[in-house]
Amino acid sequence: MKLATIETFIVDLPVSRPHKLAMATIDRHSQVIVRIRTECGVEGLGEIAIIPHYGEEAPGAIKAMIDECIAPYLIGRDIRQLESLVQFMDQVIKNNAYAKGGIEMACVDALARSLNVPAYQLFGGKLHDTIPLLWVLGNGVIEKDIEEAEARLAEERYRLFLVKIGKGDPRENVERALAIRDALGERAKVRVDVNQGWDESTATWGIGELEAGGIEVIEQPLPGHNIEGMRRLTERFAVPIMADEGVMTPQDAMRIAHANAADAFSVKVTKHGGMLRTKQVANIAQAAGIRLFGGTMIEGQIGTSAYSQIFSTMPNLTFGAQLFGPHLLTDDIALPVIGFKDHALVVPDLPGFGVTLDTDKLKFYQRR
Ligand code: MUC
Ligand code: MG
Repeated sequence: MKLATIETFIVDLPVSRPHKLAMATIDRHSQVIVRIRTECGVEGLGEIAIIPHYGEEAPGAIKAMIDECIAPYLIGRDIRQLESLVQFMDQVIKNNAYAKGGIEMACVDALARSLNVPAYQLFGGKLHDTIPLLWVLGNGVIEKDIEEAEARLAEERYRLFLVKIGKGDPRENVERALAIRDALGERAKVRVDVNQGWDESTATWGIGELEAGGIEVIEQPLPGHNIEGMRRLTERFAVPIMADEGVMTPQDAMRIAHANAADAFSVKVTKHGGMLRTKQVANIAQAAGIRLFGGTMIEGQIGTSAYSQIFSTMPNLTFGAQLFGPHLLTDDIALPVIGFKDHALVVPDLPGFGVTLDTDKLKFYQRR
């Protein structure tokens, strides 16, 4: 099954409300869609969602990296040799996990379709039929975040919530998270994501307050490179400390595991450079007794199906997943395939990722 074409499209999708994180506010959400075709005509889709200033990625750069630097080397390669393809991409160019992740995702989709199996079948099979869903509260205002959480609870789709903090006054951050925690009471669990926003002394104070107030998980309190600081926090507090920006590569995972520098990892397909590399990070975590959380970069149907399928193969994915993209995005370039029940996402069982591109929507939302 040789690669014949690799196409990329930047799309900017509408969101239901501005989404505020420590490093950015999202008013429209950009993705790079990758479509591959093999010589025998099988098609595969990948989705690279990018949050501005989260990392080193930008939509235009990813598109250029794929179109001009990576794709020309891959035409004619057999997508059934997935590990060889991923190794080869690392020879073509170092790093650039998002670009490589999008290409690999599309190859997985095509390969699984050609075998008429869901993508999870290529990674050991599904352990979880459903994955508990977490909603990310990103209004940045207590009243609005509480109102939104109440609405999600009423819909019976979410009862896990994450409050985005890390920007501005740490006291305001802590007060906002604890106010939401108190308002929701026993009906829900509340976590925070600091997105690298605190230094160690602020984090030591803030985590103490958040732990005492019943916050369930603290995501990336310190800058990702500060492994020693994350180790001290992990050893000091009972509340789970989760690494996100600090765990990109399998080597990062090994370093954090060796240093006991996190209780949990947020795993994401593009951050790690594809589904194989995501499984590799997950296996290191499992061996080290580190729990997993299904992260997101706010994907639509394509990415949410891909992410949920690889997440479904992870025994230690015990923190659920924040695959809330299909509910924050108000439109998509792929037809709906994601189902929900009992506050959880239903892992798709269709061939590949089971998604169909809506070419009219693709044309409408494509960035010129
Ligand atoms: C992150 O830091 O986890 C996930 C949801 C969200 O709002 O931000 C992303 C990235
Ligand atoms: Mg995070």
